Amino acid sequence: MTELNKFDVNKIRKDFPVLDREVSKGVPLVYLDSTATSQKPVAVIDVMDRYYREYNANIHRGVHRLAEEATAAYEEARHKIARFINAKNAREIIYTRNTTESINLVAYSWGRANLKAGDVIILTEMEHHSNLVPWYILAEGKGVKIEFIPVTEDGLLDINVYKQLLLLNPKLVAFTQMSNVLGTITAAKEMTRMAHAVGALVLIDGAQSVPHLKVDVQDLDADFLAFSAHKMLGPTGIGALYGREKVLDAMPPFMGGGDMIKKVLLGSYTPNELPHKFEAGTPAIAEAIGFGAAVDYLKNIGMENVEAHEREIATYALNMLSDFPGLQVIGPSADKRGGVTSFVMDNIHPHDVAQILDSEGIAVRAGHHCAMPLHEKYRLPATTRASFYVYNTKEEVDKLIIGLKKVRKIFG
Ligand code: C6P
Repeated sequence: MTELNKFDVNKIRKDFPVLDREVSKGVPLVYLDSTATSQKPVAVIDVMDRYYREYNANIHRGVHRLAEEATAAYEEARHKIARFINAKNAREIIYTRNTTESINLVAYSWGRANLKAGDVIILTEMEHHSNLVPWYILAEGKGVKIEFIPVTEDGLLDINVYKQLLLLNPKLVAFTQMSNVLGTITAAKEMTRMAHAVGALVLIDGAQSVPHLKVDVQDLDADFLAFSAHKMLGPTGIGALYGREKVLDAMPPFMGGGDMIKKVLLGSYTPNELPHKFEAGTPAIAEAIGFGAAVDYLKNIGMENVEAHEREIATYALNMLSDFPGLQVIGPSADKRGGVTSFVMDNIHPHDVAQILDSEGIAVRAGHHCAMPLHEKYRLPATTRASFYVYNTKEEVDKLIIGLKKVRKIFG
């Protein structure tokens, strides 16, 4: 039996207690908002509960038994995360609060130390605000110039323009590996190779790719990869920045405080070794341990299975949505995207669509999804977004379509 045959969505669903709930009496939950945040399996909830019940203590500070157990679990999770993305070693994994903080860390630390007025960085038009605003803040203070790779009408990055922009000798190229609106999977490896050929560093926003695809930082050859636990079955409040060791080593600390120092005198300090240099103050300990359990859970399913299941559901949903009268899905064909479908229904506001779907127990997101420039590009103020993960089924897509028929009926 191949790994793929072992994938059993009904068995997986049993691991997620929230999927059993009713949104109102007799109306079961259909959760189609995993792009915003995923649900959590018992395996994650339990390890966090166990930490608080059995060995709650601060890390790297105590010599007592509880502190040693907490430190070991916290560091073991870091090793799991490193292996999950095939980092060379765990020193390259910095715990942060989320993808947003990971990108800000690079902008503040690497950006301030390495960029000067007139330097160019390249972003894309499909970025989440997290991969735009930190660079705008940096650019304002420094006089750095930002260029954007355009998005084509069918939701892909315009690689020809990218080639032209690389002639400007950028210092950094930062882009998403999967769009949270279009679902587009970008050519991250090729784009990284092209950036390195002109001497630029590469930051990949992995908020949507790490939870859904097999991501290998050595194969990608990325310099930085940012991602969040809460989108990959783990808790909120914890994320990671992968950084190439040589690059991280040369960067100044991001925040000062406890744990990030080796020595402090009155008036001076010596920073700690990696990864602690970037982890000031008491961290989210239970959350880090939960992050490790989420990685174990995904590994156990197999990322190839995760990807294949989502592609199947997304293809099914795209076919159904494309046939729906008066509905327009934005983004590329199913073979070029992950499990994200954003759409508009003519003359009906996305918030109204989402509200009526909610009355049917169907959770979707409506709005600009923190990607206002991308919506501007499509001349849309907002879209409705249904997104899929390991626990979603074709029956849930059918319920979405029935819900949309109700929307159409109400609005005529
Ligand atoms: N997108 C969505 O509903 P944080 O909030 O830091 O965990 O992740 C930020 C982020 C960065 N990049 C991409 C591609 C993302 O999708 C997100 C989060 C959520 O689309 C919440 S706005």
